[in-house]
Amino acid sequence: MPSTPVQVSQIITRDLREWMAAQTAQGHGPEEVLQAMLAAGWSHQVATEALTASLPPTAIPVPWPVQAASSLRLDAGDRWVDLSTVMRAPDLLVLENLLSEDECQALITAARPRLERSQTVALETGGEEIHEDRTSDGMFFTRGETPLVACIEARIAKLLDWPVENGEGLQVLRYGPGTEYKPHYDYFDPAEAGTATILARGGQRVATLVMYLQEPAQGGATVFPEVRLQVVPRRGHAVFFNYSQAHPCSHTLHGGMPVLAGEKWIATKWLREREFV
Ligand code: PD2
Ligand code: ZN
Repeated sequence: MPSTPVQVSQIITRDLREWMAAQTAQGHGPEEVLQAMLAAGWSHQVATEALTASLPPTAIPVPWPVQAASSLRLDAGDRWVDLSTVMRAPDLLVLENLLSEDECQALITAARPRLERSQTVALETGGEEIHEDRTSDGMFFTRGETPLVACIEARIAKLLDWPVENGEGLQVLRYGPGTEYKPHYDYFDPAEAGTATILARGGQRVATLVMYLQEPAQGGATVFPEVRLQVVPRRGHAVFFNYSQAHPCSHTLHGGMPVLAGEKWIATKWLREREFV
């Protein structure tokens, strides 16, 4: 077990919480982690509180197409989507031909004039901020904003058997050469101060669908470092993964690797527990 963050005050910092979550994910039991904290000078009360906050929350229902266990293709209503990879822990699918070439191009054309530097969620406040970990440009459509967006959203809802209303607006991102999205989790950390504000709009995120609209000439894979998986960004294809617990034990750490040449465009649909308002 790596050494416990040095105790300078009895405040539960993000570093401490991340260290504790990592210990749990690596299989160290709560008693072992507690003893390491006490040995590093933490009071019993604060150590116990921090430990409780770092434990995985109760699992909640998440989208997962049951046909994925045995089918080659999934019914998405207005088209069949080919399944090329199924993984468990993390629960992940690589999907082929979710979008047509024309749909990819039409989304890019509609999004291009509205692009701005991407932001990340500021968990301390529940707002948004520009962050060096995410250097793409992006925009959001509102749900059902155009007939094409509504058609794609209905397809996703059928494919994943999850209500359209539980989806956030579709986000489109453009990555030019040298831009990336460093590894992160898409769920909202329950221990952060701003998370309550974010959860009021539809609960936790429970799944992510990244759809590839344009392939870069080089680089730009979606990477899951913990399980050493790279999904190649092929136009019209997608990667889907869910997370029933907002915790590193979901094994859903993922990132967008730097684009080395050309442009990568994606559309991301995040799904919530309840209606997203
Ligand atoms: O661009 C990607 O491959 C990527 C990687 C990680 C997108 C996202 N996360 C996301 O949209 O959350
Ligand atoms: Zn992500």
